[in-house]
Amino acid sequence: MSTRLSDEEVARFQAEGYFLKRRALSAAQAAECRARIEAMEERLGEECNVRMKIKAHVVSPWMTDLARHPAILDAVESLLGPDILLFGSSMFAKAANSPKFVSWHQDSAYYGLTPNESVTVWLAFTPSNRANGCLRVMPGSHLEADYEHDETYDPQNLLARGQTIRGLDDARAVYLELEPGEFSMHHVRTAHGSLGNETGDRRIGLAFFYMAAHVASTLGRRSALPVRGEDRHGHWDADPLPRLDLDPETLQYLTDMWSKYQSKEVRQAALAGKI
Ligand SMILES: O=C(O)CCC(=O)C(=O)O
Repeated sequence: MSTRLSDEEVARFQAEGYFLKRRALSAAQAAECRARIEAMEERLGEECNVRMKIKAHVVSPWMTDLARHPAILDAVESLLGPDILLFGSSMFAKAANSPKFVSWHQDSAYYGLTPNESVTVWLAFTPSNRANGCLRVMPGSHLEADYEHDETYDPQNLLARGQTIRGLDDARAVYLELEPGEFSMHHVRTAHGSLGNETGDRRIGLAFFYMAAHVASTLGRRSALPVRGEDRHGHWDADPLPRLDLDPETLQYLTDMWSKYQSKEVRQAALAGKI
């Protein structure tokens, strides 16, 4: 079955800033992905959250393939058109009975993209629901003014800088509950976050950040992964591709990208046009 969105679904996304939901993987395939992630964690001796951020798709060939999954790209194409690049991807895992959370934030405040024609796909490898801290969004917030973010660097916050929008009304939040293998989508300007995990199992998902190929970087020259159609604009260098699981070369690249993304100084220099 096609995962493309109907005209009515596209109109709803444009009004609400999110879409729930489509299926990319069977439950068995999602369980297989979880097993692969846990095997990589075993080899690395750390949780996937620690390093698989911002360019998680360069960690292993199967993750690059997932970023190019036709069921995901058909849905994304309905929103961004036929020429699509992947700007980044991040693993979001929450341990069982963990208070770790994601504060309300807008990705557009940090991604440095112009125009803001970018959509996040959140793909579930485990059930993701209110009890285990699923993604939640503030409907219509993508149409509002840019929000101020406080950078709290709270260690319980899964975000790099603990970036937080204060004063949003939780009662307006919509919770994007998913079964393993399903995905939701939200606009790059939609305020979103998540609460802690109160269940006895992990909650694991992978967020893919797609953009239309004509979108440019406002933070200096960067790289992206072409995933569909043509790039006639050349705004982005090509991401390196992993040759094997946990390819040491691309892992190093990922580590460098992640520390640049976390660094306030680098972001400020880029905004000032110095890099
Ligand atoms: O997985 C979460 O809890 C938050 C995800 C998120 O912030 C994102 O997908 O951009």
